Amino acid sequence: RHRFWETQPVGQFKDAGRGGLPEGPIEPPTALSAVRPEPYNLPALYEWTTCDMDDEQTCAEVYNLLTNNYVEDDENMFRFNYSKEFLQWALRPPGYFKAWHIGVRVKATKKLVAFITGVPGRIRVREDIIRMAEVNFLCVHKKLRSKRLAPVMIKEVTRRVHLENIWQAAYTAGVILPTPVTTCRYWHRSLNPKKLIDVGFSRLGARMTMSRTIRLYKLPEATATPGFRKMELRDVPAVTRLLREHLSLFVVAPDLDENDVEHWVLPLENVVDSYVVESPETHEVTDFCSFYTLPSSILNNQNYSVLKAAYSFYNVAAKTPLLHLMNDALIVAKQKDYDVFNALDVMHNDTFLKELKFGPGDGQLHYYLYNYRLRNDLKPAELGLVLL
Ligand code: YNC
Ligand code: MG
Repeated sequence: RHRFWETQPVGQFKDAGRGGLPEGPIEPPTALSAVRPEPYNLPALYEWTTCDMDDEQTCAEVYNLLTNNYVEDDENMFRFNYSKEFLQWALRPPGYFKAWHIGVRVKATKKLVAFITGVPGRIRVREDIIRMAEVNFLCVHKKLRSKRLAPVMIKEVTRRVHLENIWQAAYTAGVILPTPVTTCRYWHRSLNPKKLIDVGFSRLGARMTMSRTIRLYKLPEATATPGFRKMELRDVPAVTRLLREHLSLFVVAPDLDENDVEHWVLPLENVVDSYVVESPETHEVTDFCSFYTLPSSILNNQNYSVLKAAYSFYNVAAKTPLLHLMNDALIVAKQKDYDVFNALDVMHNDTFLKELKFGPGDGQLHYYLYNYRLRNDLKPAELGLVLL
């Protein structure tokens, strides 16, 4: 059934429920000299390109490919619209490899028609910290679909990851592949219910009027937690301590140091927003929350072209109740004119979703590990990882 995935070192459906298979790498690493030195073959009209994301023109080509061809919802009403600044942030974390930003061009015209990326990260599985590639932004132009280009892209990124002596990867997808580590659901909290209903993102509830709906989702003008403020560079050590402590609670989670925290959570305009609670008495940083910005293009609507969405990233409620912290996150997102605040049911998120009026979405997000087997599936709440 999965002509490609059946050949890969991933959990296979036929092994499900058998039990007894050991946890850990499925295949051992090979010698670097045994890694294929030359790129995989593409169909004759196409060629590989390494995308230099520092270069504004290349970045714009990648942006345009994704804007027109990347992930859509099941009803093809919305398409992710990652910004150029977001792509540069997502693809250039500490220690990134330019060679892992892989494009495919038409030889004759040089038009960019496919893309896949990896970035390096350390991911902890129980006690073991493993160097992995986080693979994302796999995209094939709509006109080149179903020609088995995706398996070639995946093999090529795998080859380039192996060349760095890295043998595992983490990735998410909306489709079911062999075999998810866990399956999560997105929940959505309306901030601008009228627009969300107008564009078909949500529907007016039974026995609800527009004005009752607007009242239901109304939020206070200002945040409520004393000492809640935007994160600054000087907060990196304290936020790193808070995050490391928090992430230790989950079975699978990133292993983040101060460099990673500076990159991944220090606020970057229209890309990532982070807030801390600084105790008014002790000036200690006691709590932290963050979200990233990922708009969607609205396809075929007369009045609106972009949905502005915030996505819950990492949150640590060590002193402030998580419910209060996240309510303040909703308030700042509303102040900043986001239309919707999204969150997965990972980590401790299920403790605030219903209470803060998030509703379950219809899409699922499956999490995968490449060349690493877990002894059992995880519950979303056992997962401490958010991929972009
Ligand atoms: C997918 N999303 O099952 P089988 S998520 C992985 N992730 O193989 P073709 C996928 N595999 O089943 P098309 C996949 N979608 O026969 C499909 N596949 O074994 C598998 N969409 O290839 C599929 N972006 O080229 C099948 O299909 C084979 O032309 C079919 O291309 C697929 O970024 C795609 O949703 C997704 O642009 C590129 O539909 C295309 O349809 C598209 O004939 C819209 O491919 C955008 C979209 C996917 C977003 C993402 C994570 C990707 C993870 C890739 C796997 C990484 C493995 C780890 C590598 C490093 C290892 C180390 C060490
Ligand atoms: Mg194809």
